[in-house]
Amino acid sequence: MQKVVFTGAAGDIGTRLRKILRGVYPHIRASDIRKPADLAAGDDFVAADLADLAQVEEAVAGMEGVVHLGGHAVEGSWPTILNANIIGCYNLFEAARRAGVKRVVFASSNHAIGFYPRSQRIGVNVTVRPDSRYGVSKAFGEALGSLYADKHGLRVTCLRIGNVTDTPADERRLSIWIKPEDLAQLVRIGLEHPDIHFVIFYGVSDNAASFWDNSRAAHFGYRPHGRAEDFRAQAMAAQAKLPPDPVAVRYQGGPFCSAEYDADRVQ
Ligand code: 15L
Repeated sequence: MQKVVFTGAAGDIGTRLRKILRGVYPHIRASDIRKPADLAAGDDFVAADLADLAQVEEAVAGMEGVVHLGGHAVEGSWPTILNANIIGCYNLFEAARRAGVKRVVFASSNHAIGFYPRSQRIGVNVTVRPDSRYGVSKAFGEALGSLYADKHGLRVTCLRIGNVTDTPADERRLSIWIKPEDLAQLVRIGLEHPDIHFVIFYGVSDNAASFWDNSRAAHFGYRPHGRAEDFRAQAMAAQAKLPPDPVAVRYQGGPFCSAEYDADRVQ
């Protein structure tokens, strides 16, 4: 794997991953609507709006691998999600197919399965249970990845990312936190492992309170180093400052579940 393009390259995760993986892949291209602030002179950058297929084709031209981080990264209005995450994701896979890209690593999200209760430990073989329009768009992206793997031979890895930060921010994040270097390890598995056809992994570190069985990732060699428990005291101190949210605390997706929640209609 020599040539890799990152969509959403100017975002927080895109910026972190490009920094960690600099030097691992000889040719890294950044793509986003806006130019990342950290680009050096001579770095490859292709501006692209994901909703525009022709622009996305330019972004992936000549690349062997795509790390698709682009799109809208939280809940949004339907037109926003439709353009950035549904049409945008379709354009990405279609452009990749047309360009002969070999592998796509798709940044899915824990919000594709956010309505599973925190008390239930789940693997990757459960029915999706999105907690938002955003979560639905991530489930759509996973389904699209499966189609492009089975029908067009792309090797696709979907990462149901928890929360990527230096340290876990609150109690829920003690379960879903992923250290940036661990996420980079998963991306490398997706770009390089010889046995990938279509696979879903949880983007989570070695957290004692994890909601997820990530043995599939372990099978492919994932050995996370981050441990959220090391930061329990500070996460719980931050949690104590948050307002009570009885719906959010029941579900893995937290506040994405309680937002717009029809308590009077849900049994
Ligand atoms: C996500 O999918 C978001 O992109 C991120 O901003 C966080 O909200 C994260 O989920 C989370 O669940 O904490």
